Amino acid sequence: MAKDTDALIVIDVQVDFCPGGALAVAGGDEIVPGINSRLADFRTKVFTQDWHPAGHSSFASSHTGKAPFEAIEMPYGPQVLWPDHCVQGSPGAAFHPGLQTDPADLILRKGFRAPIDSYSAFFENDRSTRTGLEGYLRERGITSVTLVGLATDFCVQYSALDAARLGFDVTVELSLCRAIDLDGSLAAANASMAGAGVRLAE
Ligand code: VGL
Ligand code: ZN
Repeated sequence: MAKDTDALIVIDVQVDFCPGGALAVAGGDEIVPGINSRLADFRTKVFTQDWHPAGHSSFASSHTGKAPFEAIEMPYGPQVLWPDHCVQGSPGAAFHPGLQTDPADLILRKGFRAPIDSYSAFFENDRSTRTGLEGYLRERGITSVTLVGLATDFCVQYSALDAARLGFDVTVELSLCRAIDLDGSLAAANASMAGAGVRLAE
């Protein structure tokens, strides 16, 4: 059992991020049983759900002449463009059907504002608009977070870096994460998380 002050945060274990989904992460479905087994170890459990309106600005299809996985400059900085994914209410936005979500205390949706993407569970991609998760965790007395889910090098990494910046003690359980790995982004993510004091556990 983890300490009462440690919360488990399950990031974006959704149909579209699993094999067969719109933005499939290799092996994304393999982590589901292991995450289910970790749930009972934590008093506080938060699940996040990537939740975009149709036509979201992070979709390549919203930008003429752009293809998925190209980067563009947005008013808030560089943004990778993605295939359409996790559209609100679509089957791909649902949690993986094998994921036990009933034990969740909080399901936090993010990325629901069309002009701005949100990888992190704490801040949108302008790095300053807050999702409210920090306040929720602090009001519940949480000082440490353990992160698992998809994808290691995007939403998990951004959430871990923000949590560390906010002063939480942060562990990422890499064996319960899978990566997109665009041009070395996994190695870069692991290095930046380690550099920020995030504990990388297997
Ligand atoms: C994610 C790309 C776009 C993620 C979400 O969950 O890592 N990646 N939207
Ligand atoms: Zn997304």
